[in-house]
Amino acid sequence: MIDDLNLQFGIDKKIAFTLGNGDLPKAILLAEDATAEIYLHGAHVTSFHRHGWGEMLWMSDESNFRTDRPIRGGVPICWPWFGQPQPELPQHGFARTSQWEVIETKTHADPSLEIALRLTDSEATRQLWPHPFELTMRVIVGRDLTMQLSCLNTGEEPLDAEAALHTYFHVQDIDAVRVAGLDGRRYIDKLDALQVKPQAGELSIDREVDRIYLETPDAVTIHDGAERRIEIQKSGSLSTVVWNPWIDKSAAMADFPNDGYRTMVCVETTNAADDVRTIQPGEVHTITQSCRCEPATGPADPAEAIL
Ligand code: TA6
Repeated sequence: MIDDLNLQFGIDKKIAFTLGNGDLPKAILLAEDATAEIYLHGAHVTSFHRHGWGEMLWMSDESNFRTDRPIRGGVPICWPWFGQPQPELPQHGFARTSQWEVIETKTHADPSLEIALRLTDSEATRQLWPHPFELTMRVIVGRDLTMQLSCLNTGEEPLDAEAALHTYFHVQDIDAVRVAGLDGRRYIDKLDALQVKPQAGELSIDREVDRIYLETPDAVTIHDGAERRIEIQKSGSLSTVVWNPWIDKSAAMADFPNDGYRTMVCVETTNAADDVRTIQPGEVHTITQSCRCEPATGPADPAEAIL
């Protein structure tokens, strides 16, 4: 399998396939500005490392790497539902525990690299969700990490689908983190009987946080202490989830280190809650998230300071 993937989709010294943890196949992308890793299991991005800026994504060192479990950390794809609408259904849908196939790899002049993976309906997915679909995940690796999740409705009936690029960002220390860009928005508080509450100012995290922010088409910035900030741009999404499990929930998850909450925050580009999308037959809905590490202060990019 690995030899076939390299023969068909490998790009010399830029994109290669190998067996990762749990002997699950993964792609390694070596772009000029950054490196990244994506497992075919769940089309799951597990690493994005912009040269000079360190690893942008948080990964649990206790994660499972099994075909029947989601990987903990990186960017799980939640689709076609967010949360667990029925107790017998898998939390966050089935996309993150499915085996995706590589359909394309390419280089760009800018000079980023791109890989596209696809998941189409099967007997197994139709057991859980009786609809035909074609899901494509495009990952573009350059100065930014850009992910585009597109759903084509290949059936005859409209589809109602939720989605989340459930991104775990690595931070130096949660005590110094501030999340900006949500001021004045309302959020559903999943820890307080789904009460809808207003967000005043920037969000600091000193307890468990599990919130779905509504009417949030805008960019969000994670200020990660004095060192760096992470700019998150998005499209096709009007809801944003912020999650940190804090002490008790970290300890309760077998695949999550007890102190993991100190160095991670999830800021998720979603179609969740009333932002569920109806996709007409033959139509496509795309949700996009683009993330960039920048210095905590000063010009967005040294090169831009000169221009
Ligand atoms: O995005 C936040 C959330 O919905 C939390 O409620 C928590 O369940 C988290 O996702 C992780 O879910 P998982 O199924 O990956 O353990």
